[in-house]
Amino acid sequence: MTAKAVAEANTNIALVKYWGKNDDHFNLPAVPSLSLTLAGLRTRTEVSFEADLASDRLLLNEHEVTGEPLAKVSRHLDRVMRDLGVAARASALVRSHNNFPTAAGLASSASAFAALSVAAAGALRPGFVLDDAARRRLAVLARQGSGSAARSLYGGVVVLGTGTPGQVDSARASQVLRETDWPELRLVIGVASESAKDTGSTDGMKHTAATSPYFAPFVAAAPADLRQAMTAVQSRDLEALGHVAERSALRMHASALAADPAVVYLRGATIEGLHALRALRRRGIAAFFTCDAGPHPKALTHARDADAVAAALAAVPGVLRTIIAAPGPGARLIEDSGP
Ligand code: 2P0
Repeated sequence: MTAKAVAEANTNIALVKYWGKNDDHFNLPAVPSLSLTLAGLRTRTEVSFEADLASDRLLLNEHEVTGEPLAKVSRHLDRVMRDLGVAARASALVRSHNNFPTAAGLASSASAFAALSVAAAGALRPGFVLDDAARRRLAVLARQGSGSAARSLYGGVVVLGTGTPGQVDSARASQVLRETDWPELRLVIGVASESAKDTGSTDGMKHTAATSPYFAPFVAAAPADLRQAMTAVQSRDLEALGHVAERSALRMHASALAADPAVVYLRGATIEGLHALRALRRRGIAAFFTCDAGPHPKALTHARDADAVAAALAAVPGVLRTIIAAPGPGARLIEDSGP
């Protein structure tokens, strides 16, 4: 017997950054974060439980994946199963496909674990409906797979709260604006070349928390960043939101740079990208820098300026190409084959 379901989830970019955990076991964030879910950058995942399969299999962009990534997926399927009160499951074939290039380092655990959570629930529970309550619950589960994944359950602008140590459901994701509420918002990504493999975000944030004297100040500043970002979002104030976003990203990287040894995601193209955006601002174009656990400079801007911002980032040495993304939708079930 086979039970399968397909789900899609879009990636998201934090404007107030999540960096650091206050509970490793339940993967609870040390700080609140605020993100924008992006249109057009999505993971599509099919989960198929198959009685004649000896063990779980993971195909990522058609390539077989084994080792720790597969083990993480298996643990996540078990987590969703337990939460649904399902006693046992067959082995699963998980086929996941990103419509954005994995090689460029844009592959996101956020869209991956969001899509996996929804597809797993759809396959495990015949007639599963992704209503508000199910979405809330799956966001808690997705967060345990990867913190940022909780935010991809929702479209538009999303907040993920800080966790209380020991309480698995204490860090909740919630939608602040639907994707249609501020349709002019744009996130421009400067895809930068990568040489050596970066430190993964989980390792980078744990090392930062353990060794950086700037980590505590970063955590202390986060609630005010969130408050100011929320006010800016409510009043659709791009300048105010962009100001907080740039500050939050640079403080996150400052804390990582002060780790011992330093965690350095910034490259030449990243810093030149920041300067290019500041130069645009001096010409009256609202464009604000952000950057995650990789070298790509990213910009928050308005739809009318997105092409100019993309051109400015494309002119930065080391930026190979640019992607312009509008606010996108939350995770969704595409089909299910339950009886
Ligand atoms: C964010 N990042 O808020 C921050 C900013 C990267 C930089 O969330 O350990 O892959 O799996 O919970 O979600 C990336 O971290 O980390 C991330 P885990 P995750 O978007």
